[in-house]
Amino acid sequence: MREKIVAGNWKMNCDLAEMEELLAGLKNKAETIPSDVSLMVAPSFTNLYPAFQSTKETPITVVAQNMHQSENGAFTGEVSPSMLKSVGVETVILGHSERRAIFNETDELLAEKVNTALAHGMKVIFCFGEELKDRKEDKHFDVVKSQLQNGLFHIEDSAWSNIVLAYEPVWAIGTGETASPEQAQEMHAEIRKMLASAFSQDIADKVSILYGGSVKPANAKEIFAKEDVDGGLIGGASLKADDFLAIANSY
Ligand code: G2H
Repeated sequence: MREKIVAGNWKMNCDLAEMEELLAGLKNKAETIPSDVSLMVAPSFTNLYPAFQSTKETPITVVAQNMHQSENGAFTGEVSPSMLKSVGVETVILGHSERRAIFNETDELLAEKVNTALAHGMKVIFCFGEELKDRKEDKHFDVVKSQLQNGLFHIEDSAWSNIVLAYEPVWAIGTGETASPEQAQEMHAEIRKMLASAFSQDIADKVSILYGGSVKPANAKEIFAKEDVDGGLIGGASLKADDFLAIANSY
């Protein structure tokens, strides 16, 4: 009953020609993907409009990797939600660990971004996850709870239909190290408990929770088989059309 999503986070990869080639590979075989799996791709800002144009008649949805929290103004180098919507983008990834760690995005800033996105009727893929030291100190549940409470749990019950969660343990991102299917399931189940106690069991049951961190064709099937895992946010392996499609076909 929950939406299954396989989303490719292309990060700062692919110039226009490279992206067209990657999209062509995906579009070629997009119909092989199970009809109940939503396939999404997140190109860089410069590629959003051509990606939107090129995927119009396909099942592929184009999403943004980030956005600014303001409507407009003197914010050199930034992109607003209205700008994203004007090029056909209705969904934005917020809170990716690279944004948190490299660009100093705090929970408080992310809460503002969430509010702005929701005010514009956009969907949010909200990312969070603990670092290795947190897990070693057995603080991973606390860290995740605090990221969710401070960045997201202020929203209204009705806003949850526009939220997808993405649990991405930082130690598993781009490292080749993957959380075991059991570790992913354990955290996802815990997140649903947090949702049930802060909001309602109904919301907890309906929100899709993606796993992210070194998902590849070889491990996708066993991760997606876990009952509280509703798909994946895929980085490196989404840059090759065949690998990304194999992951989407792992359902
Ligand atoms: C985490 C993930 C995609 P990768 O960033 O969000 O990247 O699959 O390369 O670990």
